[in-house]
Amino acid sequence: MVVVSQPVLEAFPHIKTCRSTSNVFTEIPVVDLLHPDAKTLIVEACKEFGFFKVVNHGVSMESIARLEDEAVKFFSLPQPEKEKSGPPNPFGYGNKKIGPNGDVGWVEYLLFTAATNGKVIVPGISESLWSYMDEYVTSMRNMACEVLEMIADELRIGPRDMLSRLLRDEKSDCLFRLNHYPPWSDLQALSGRNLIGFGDHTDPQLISIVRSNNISGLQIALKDGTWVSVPADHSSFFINVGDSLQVLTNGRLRSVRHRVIAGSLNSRVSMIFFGGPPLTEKIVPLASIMERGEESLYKEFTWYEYKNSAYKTRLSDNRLGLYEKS
Ligand code: GA4
Repeated sequence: MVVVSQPVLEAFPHIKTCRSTSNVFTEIPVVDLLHPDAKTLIVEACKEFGFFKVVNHGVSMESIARLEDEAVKFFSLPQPEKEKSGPPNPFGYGNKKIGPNGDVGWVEYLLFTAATNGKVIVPGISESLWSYMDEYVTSMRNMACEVLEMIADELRIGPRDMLSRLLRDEKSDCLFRLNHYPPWSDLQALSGRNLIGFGDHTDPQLISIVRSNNISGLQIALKDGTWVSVPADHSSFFINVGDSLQVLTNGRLRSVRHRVIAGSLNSRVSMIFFGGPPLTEKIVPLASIMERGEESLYKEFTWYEYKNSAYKTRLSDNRLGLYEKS
């Protein structure tokens, strides 16, 4: 599947490249959500990698395909049509520019709020895209909550919904993103280097769920900083731990640094649900997780404060660094 319109790179000469990595992430933890040991595997994966793959998730391939088709239709529109849905401040269509502080990548995208209490209308989005997105986001919120409940159970942090309530709350601050990484076959001048689609970063929220078509590109950083490529799997989901869940668990679960490399031949289309808490929520280690005498590794902040400060940073900045106790 190839999306026809191709943005022009010359206008963005500052898009970064990186050396090709041949490291394929072969030990990727795969969690069958229906397996009795799922919660143990999830917590192990979140401690070691902050990342895992989910199978047996119960989300129908039809609902995913419907949404992907609509997304492809949108990204295939002529550039001036797509621009009518932008710029993303913070919601809407964006092309190459990521966030407000000068980051760029070989990507175009649509960013939406996934709040339960009303949506922010983005012009130029078809009725079918809205409705498939609503349906999909509902499944993602449910999956994120199920995973957070398994984590709460396994870590014995009090009521099962201790974490999931943050995403169920009608004021939760969840987001949804559709990314399109166009092919760049005419840019072979890069000679053995890869074009960065979405630069390395951690997600500020609690948890993110990524699904892409069968085109690879996602890479994660292991604990020692080595980058590994995650083999694509269009029928599974990939789950990332975000900064807020790292803080709520006082560093037990690890927020994973990740990036996307744009492929040269094929379009990559991904859809990501970001589970964020209400703005007023204090992001501090849960009292029930702390052992006797254990101190918080972080200074106190609300999600509002963290989000505000995140939007002042560059993509690859260590955002949590500001809040780490020295
Ligand atoms: C990373 C995770 C999500 O994609 C996102 C991104 C946001 C944006 O694209 O506007 C940010 C980035 C993300 C973190 C730092 C700031 C904000 C771009 C950027 C440079 C939607 C989010 O919530 O934070």
